[in-house]
Amino acid sequence: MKASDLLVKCLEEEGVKFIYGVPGEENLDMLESIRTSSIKLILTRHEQAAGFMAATYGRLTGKAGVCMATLGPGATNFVTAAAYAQLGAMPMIMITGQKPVKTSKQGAFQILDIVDMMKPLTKFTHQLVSGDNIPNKVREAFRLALEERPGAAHLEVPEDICEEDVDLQPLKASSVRRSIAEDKSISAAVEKIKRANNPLLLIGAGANRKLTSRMLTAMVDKLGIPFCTTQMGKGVVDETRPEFIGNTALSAGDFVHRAINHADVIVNVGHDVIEKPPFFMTDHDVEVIHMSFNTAKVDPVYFPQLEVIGDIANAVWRMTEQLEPQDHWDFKFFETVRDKLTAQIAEGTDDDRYPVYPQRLVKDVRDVMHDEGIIALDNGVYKIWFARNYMAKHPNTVLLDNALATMGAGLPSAMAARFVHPDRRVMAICGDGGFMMNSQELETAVRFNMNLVVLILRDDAYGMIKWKQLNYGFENFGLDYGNPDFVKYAESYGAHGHRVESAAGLKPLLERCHSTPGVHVIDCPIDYSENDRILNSEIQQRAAAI
Ligand SMILES: Cc1ncc(C[n+]2csc(CCOP(=O)(O)OP(=O)(O)O)c2C)c(N)n1
Ligand SMILES: [Mg+2]
Repeated sequence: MKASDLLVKCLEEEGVKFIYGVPGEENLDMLESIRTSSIKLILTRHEQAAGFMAATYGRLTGKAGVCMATLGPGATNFVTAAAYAQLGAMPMIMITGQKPVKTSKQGAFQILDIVDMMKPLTKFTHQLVSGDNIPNKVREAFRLALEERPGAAHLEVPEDICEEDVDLQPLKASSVRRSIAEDKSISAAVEKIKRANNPLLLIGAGANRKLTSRMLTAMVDKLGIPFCTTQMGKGVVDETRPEFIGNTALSAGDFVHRAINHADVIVNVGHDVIEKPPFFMTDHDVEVIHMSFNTAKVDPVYFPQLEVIGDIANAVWRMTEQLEPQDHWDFKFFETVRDKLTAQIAEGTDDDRYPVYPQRLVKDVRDVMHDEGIIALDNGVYKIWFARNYMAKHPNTVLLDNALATMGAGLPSAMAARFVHPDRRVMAICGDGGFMMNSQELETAVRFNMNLVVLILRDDAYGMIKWKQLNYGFENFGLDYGNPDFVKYAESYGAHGHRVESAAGLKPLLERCHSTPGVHVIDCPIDYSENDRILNSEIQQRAAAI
């Protein structure tokens, strides 16, 4: 069998359904092998977007997403996506081409040491130098990409290796279960929670990876323990439940931090320090129980005293079995925080001013998204508003990146969500800056006949940085730009272009776009003039007053 056929068979054996990418001439053997396989090629207009799609596929399914690119410039375009997957713990495999390794006729044209370049960005990076190694190296790449903590893996496949004739079959994955926490660590955690007066759950990114939602929900059902979420832990437990007391979109000073400061034991489920800190540990007054697949990285603002290491869902289930609600648990203060937060979030949701204000925007988006609808956020200041004000009801229904926090991933990640969940409402929410970093993928979305809504929040600036600039006391400088006419821009791709003309017009327009087939691009002028006042002072003052 031809080696590239074996490579693709190995991918099929791993359950790969899609390969996202931009082939170059060094990938042509592989492309031909894909053509006759069960795998669907999703041809994109930029490798970075292909990488974001593969990573998001991994994030949503728990299976590794696969992307391909050529050598040199194709492979270097994967760098940001590799970092996105690696920091965000999303299982992803990158396959890049290379000139022949046995003989070379083109000098160093386009040749870079891609394997070395990928080292700090991946869990595994390897150049295949023999077709006979394909089955074991592919399996190894998948094993490492998938294993907790998941991340990126890279295989370089030179042209002459692809053409080899090999007589091998794919290796099958072994049957393996994740290790579970040791009994004594479970009982130590149970004892601490029992003895606490004000225990609090904090749900982080790791809890969104594996199916911990059911077990955590059962724990909250049985014990009534209040919970808060990190940005990447949103939706693991329904945030519209009365036990929810807020998201840690800001790292300090928010209502939720009053609750965190009040807690005497914090059960931190699935958090790792890759996320912007949900709170700063400053002393040993509060006891933090770190529950995750891996031990906590040593960090000056996070130093849990007890760790329960192993499969999270299993540990949560065993702890729930051993715990009963305790008479001395006192959640009154948490409830006060929740009531004040709920009231504060409701403010401004009917604001008629135009351009639209963030509070109303989040509310209107929430209203049209249905419970299982997915919003995929790019990176900008609106991310804080959505993380804080948008209540997620199901796991992985708010796709945001609080790890690499890269711009440009909003549209590709929404497209990946569309491939995985053809029946749900899916919306990309991007700033005008982030949207323009991968807007070319509108063509891909139109070509694949997607039903997709892309909401562009237009402030004609890198708003997030403007907000920080103002907060640092600097003059307004260097962050404003112009934009294309997004309606015409969308139409030139064969998408539907819309413009929000009034605050009242936003929600009906969103509803119409979601219920009409096709790619819809919405130009939504936004007013960020109150960001600094609300996010940097009002919230802190009101939280402090509780
Ligand atoms: C690739 C990348 N470049 C730069 C940044 C730094 N950065 C973070 S947010 C931001 C501005 C985002 O602007 P926009 O997408 O328009 O969103 P806005 O905040 O204006 O709503 C910048 C430059 C980043 N996170 N990622
Ligand atoms: Mg902007």
